[in-house]
Amino acid sequence: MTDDAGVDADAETDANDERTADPEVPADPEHESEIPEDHPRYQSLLTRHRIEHGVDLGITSKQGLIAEGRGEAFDYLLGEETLPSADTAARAAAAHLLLAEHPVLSVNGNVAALVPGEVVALAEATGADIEVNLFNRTDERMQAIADHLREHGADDVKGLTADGRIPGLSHERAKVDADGIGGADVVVVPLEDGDRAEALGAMGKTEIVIDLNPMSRSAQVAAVPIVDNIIRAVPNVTRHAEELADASDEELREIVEAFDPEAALADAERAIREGDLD
Ligand code: PTJ
Repeated sequence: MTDDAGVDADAETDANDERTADPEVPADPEHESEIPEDHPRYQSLLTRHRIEHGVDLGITSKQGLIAEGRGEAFDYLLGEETLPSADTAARAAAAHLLLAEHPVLSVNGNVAALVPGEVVALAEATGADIEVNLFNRTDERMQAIADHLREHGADDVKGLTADGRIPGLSHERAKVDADGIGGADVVVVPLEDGDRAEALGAMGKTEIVIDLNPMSRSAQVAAVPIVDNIIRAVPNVTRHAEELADASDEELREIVEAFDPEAALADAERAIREGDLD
């Protein structure tokens, strides 16, 4: 309907309704289900909510908030989506995990807050152990993270015994379970820009690193660097592992051998440099 001044009255009422309607995103959502899935920044809001909740639960360190900010900046430049090269890396990671004698998924405070159920699903799909390994290690956080993972379905959570050591590391990440990371042949190392991946390599272990920064030290030394948000990467590796469940060892080895870590890192860096900053 148009009035004498040519103004569409229905449209004006709609606009007024929109201006006075309650905001869809609550200022301080208690549960992630309160974040509307169609919000343009949904994934970022969800990630921030999970990390904040992790700090409240005593799982994530305050430094974890800063680490998430660093990751988020890279994700923004990557367009918040999985690159084809990251998907190829996820498939190679799944093949490595299925071929492994003793695969282990390493979990820190950020990983536990962001993808606890997804880590349990990946462990189930690949027969991997789950081990808590922390930079800012305290008994309270170790216990809180193990409990949190059990609440999300983990049967056995390693890392609390700490009867093994990674040689050459001066910080708390050196502490591992002898029958966990200590005895693993393939280790998934997510969200840590540090020297542990290199030290694990020196022990003859194969590392799969998940990190949004292709220049992080861990990504640079990984046999398989997955440059993707862990929120997307872990379910993606699980999906590939489920698809490859019946593949022969020969087929899995072909996938592993065809993967080129340097090309994956170069592609991620190219995508970041050429990123569309809209
Ligand atoms: O729980 P703790 O005590 O073991 O401490 C964990 C943190 C994350 C605080 C600690 O490992 C740390 O300080 O890590 P850095 O050195 O900041 O490295 C974290 C890396 O993860 C950075 O390279 C980030 O780009 C990357 N990152 C952050 N968030 C994500 C991510 N990569 C993938 N997905 C994310 N959501």
